[in-house]
Amino acid sequence: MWDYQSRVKLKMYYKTILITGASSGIGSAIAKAAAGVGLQVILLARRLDRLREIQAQLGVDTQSHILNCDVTDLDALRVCLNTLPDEFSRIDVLVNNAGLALGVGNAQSAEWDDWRVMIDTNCKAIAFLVNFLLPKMVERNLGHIVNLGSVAGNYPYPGGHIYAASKAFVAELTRNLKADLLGTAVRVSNIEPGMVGGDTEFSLVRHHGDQQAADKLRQGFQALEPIDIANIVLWILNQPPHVNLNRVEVMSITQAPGRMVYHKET
Ligand code: 8X3
Repeated sequence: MWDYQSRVKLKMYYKTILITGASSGIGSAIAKAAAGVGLQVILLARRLDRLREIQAQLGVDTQSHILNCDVTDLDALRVCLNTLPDEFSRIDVLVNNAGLALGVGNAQSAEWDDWRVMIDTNCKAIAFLVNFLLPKMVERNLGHIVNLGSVAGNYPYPGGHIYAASKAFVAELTRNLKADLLGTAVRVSNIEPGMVGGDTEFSLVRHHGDQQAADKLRQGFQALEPIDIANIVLWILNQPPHVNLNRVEVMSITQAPGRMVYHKET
């Protein structure tokens, strides 16, 4: 395995990055990668113990700050953002990583509560964070919003329904922000990954904690790793200031559009 930092010396225009869902998987990989290139890191998630563990792994040279908050609690989120210590209050990069899928059945058998939580997390929280931070970025004429969409937003598959629709929302929001940001130096990008394995809890959460079902999906299948996505984030951020990567769709070599997956015989 290789990582971007070891190959390329990055010089960042940005100073502070806020990552939602930073307590595991893709979020924590992005936090570590960002720390590795000298960014100040704000880690936002619900699980304080996990955030502390990640923070401890960022290294003594990294300035970091924890926001222990549930992104679906918009009032709490507003308070957290309004009470950031001075040195972290200017957020240059927002990575909207927090997101989840709940349930694997078809739409006609889905629970309303699962749909509600997906909409609150994958759509409403992102909309709120963008609404809160974008004016400040535009005022400074510096900033980058990196959204974590999904290939699910591009290709329908059975059982995708609200999850896939929420990721289509993220893609469309990104495209529309790009239109509104015309004439500013603020950048906006959407990363659209396929299945990601490693230490992500995505599959476990989607299967409502059924470890066996989550593991079965991964058997004989080489998914993307969280570090793959973190490397893409750094690559996007490190483009020259006049370059905006609008969208990056990525899947492992054992996945194809529409969630066709290749499982090696075991
Ligand atoms: C998840 C990607 O392919 O499992 O965002 O729907 S996939």
